[in-house]
Amino acid sequence: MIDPILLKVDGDVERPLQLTFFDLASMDEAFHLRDVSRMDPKRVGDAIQLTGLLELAGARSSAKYLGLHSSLDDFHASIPLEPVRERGFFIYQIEGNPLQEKQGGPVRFYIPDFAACHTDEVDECANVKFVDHVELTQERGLDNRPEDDQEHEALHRNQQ
Ligand SMILES: Nc1nc2c(c(=O)[nH]1)N[C@H]1C(S)=C(S)[C@@H](COP(=O)(O)O)O[C@H]1N2
Ligand SMILES: [Mo]
Repeated sequence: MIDPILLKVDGDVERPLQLTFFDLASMDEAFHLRDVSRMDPKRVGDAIQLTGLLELAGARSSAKYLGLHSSLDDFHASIPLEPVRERGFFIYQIEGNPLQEKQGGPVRFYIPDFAACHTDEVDECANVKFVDHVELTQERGLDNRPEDDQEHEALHRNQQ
């Protein structure tokens, strides 16, 4: 059986990671967040906590920005690490099955209490779907989230 790499974690880390679904599913229970509807009633499934990935990868203290990259639709966010460190998570399965693309899968980043899109550094747009690459950087990295209402509406239009 092929178990493709779903998520790479690199940048300002001691141990770059390349994780498959099996790797995510077999991670320490302490890194798991079971049933994310407890954090946000609009969301379902199981997740790996951002803190878990940071620990596994050995994130350096010099890492200040969290880069969330989706090569599927070329969508990228780079957000300050500190405000999301304890509350961010990566949803990767629903009832034991990999997250489907229409659910933002195979892996989607999520912060439960986000600001409205393009109102803040940590906004709903930072809940990057189809994340395949997590990159820790010392400075802000690639970020092409919408900057105004028009860009944001266009993004939503394209998704329908
Ligand atoms: N890869 C990717 N992630 C994305 C987007 C996108 O266009 N591509 N849109 C963002 C925006 S603007 C919003 S409002 C939310 C929507 O997430 P939902 O479809 O799960 O409600 O995803 C965010 N994450
Ligand atoms: Mo949005």
